[in-house]
Amino acid sequence: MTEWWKKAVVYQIYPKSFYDTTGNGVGDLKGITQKLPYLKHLGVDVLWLTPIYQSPQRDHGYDICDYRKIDARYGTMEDFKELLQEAHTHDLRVIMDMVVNHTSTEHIWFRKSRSSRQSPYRSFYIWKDGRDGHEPNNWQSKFGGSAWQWDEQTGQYYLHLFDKTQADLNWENPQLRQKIYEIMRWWLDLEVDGFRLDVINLISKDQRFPDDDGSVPPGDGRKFYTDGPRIHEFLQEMNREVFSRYDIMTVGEMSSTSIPHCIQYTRPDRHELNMIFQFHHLKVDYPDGNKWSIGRMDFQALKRILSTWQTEMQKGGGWNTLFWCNHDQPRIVSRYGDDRRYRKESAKMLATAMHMMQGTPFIYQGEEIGMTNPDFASIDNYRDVETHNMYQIMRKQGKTEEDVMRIIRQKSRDNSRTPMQWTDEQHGGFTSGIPWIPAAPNYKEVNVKQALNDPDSVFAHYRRLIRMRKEMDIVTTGIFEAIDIDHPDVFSYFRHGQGEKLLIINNFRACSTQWSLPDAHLLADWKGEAILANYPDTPRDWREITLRPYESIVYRLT
Ligand code: TEU
Repeated sequence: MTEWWKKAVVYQIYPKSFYDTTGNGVGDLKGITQKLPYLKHLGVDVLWLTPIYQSPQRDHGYDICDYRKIDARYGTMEDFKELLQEAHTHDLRVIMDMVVNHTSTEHIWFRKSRSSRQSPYRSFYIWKDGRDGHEPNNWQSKFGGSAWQWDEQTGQYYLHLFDKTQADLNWENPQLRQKIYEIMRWWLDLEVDGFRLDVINLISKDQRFPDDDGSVPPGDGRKFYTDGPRIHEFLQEMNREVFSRYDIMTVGEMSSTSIPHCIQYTRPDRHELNMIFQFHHLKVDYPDGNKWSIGRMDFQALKRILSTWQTEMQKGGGWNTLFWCNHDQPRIVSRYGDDRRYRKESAKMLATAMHMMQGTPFIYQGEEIGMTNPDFASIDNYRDVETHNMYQIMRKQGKTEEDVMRIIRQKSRDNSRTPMQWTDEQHGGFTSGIPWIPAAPNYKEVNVKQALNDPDSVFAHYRRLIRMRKEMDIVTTGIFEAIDIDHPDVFSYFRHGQGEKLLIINNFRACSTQWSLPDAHLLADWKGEAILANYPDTPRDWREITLRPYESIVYRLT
């Protein structure tokens, strides 16, 4: 089988907020089908849909109650098949989001599991006795509070690393594992083209379930289930039972993982996954590792992380994904860029800096037009369960309403879940009804219609990046090398190919700065030509440049 996914560009769709064809305020599958020509025009190859299975939607579909049904909010199985077929006709592949660390507590397995201690489904989940009237251990839920929920009826606790309605499955149970593989094969037999596997490195728990002594921050128990004891064994089994039988792509979402593990997850001869998402580069603005406090972005740390993952994964024979945005992250232009004075420039710079590295790029809906955080004034405009939990927790800690809202405006996952901005009409043209979450107020200026009419738009820049990847193998295969990694403002690097190089220079600051190629790299006989930039009048001399705010240039050297 070819490694087609190495050359592909993936576009992530959050169906709920993509396009609503019924007027009920919720995006739907028909909406995606209608917009396929737009995605084709952008040039992407693969669509990843966040979960569309039947679900109570406590966590917007990451709480599945039936893996083989489409949630009625999004349409029907017929709609899904039509979407898949139309996508394939357009030469677009479709990958599904597989959430198998946990199910909704509404899932029939859990309902049976909860019904009695003798139920054959009891061991599909993780049940434990309390300890002196308390939780079995001190592990914390990622959404706040204990990771254990007391069940009155059978007098035990069940584990939930996320919301209390998302019960963790017991992967130690081989029967459960086979059930999951059946579900995966069922979808692949419908001809979907692969999976994004939700928090897949959390499925193997340390069976002693020890207390976390806090010696490794954040001390919430994660060291006992992150990249857990049997994770590689489980993934190899999954690969054998499922993935190896199809020509698909697989990307594992990895929480708090490490490079050595990710090399193992993705090195082809290990037969686990094709690529992984890791998030270290998206934590450099978490002071002391705490997402829920505000801090400056540590640019030196960002560069070190990006470069180390590039270099080490390359050396180890693994494969990276490249992304800034997804449905859990604030908008990157509001975060590491400047969404007021330099929205277009910084959105383009961030795009170039990411897409020119080695790996498979992922674009999250709206990123390609430079969508921003919505800056909602009130907690009532937020919908996310984590956001509401943290709101309560922070208020109880005594923080003022104003302070809490300032944090939520920057950190909430809803920052990326507002409706896709198609036009300058009401609600950004996303729905003719009332959207399930308000649109960001700037839809009048920032929208697809505007972007398509502007040859200088962020959208046009993303198209160029995608086209470069298609036209130049070096974008996929070139060896990454960081340049002058300590520069205070600039992230620059080479991609080395055969007889050619790319030189990528990105100013991450809202002011001008000087950059020059260090002597060690003096490439005396090489000639350079700028092939992508975000300002007109790109400097010709690539050895020494005064970069304008957020200026970003790609030179081809031969
Ligand atoms: O997210 C996993 C995850 O750990 C985070 O990105 C999480 O949202 C963050 O730590 C909270 O601060 C995945 C999904 O992408 C997310 O939407 C789900 O809520 C979560 O798993 C549970 O299925």
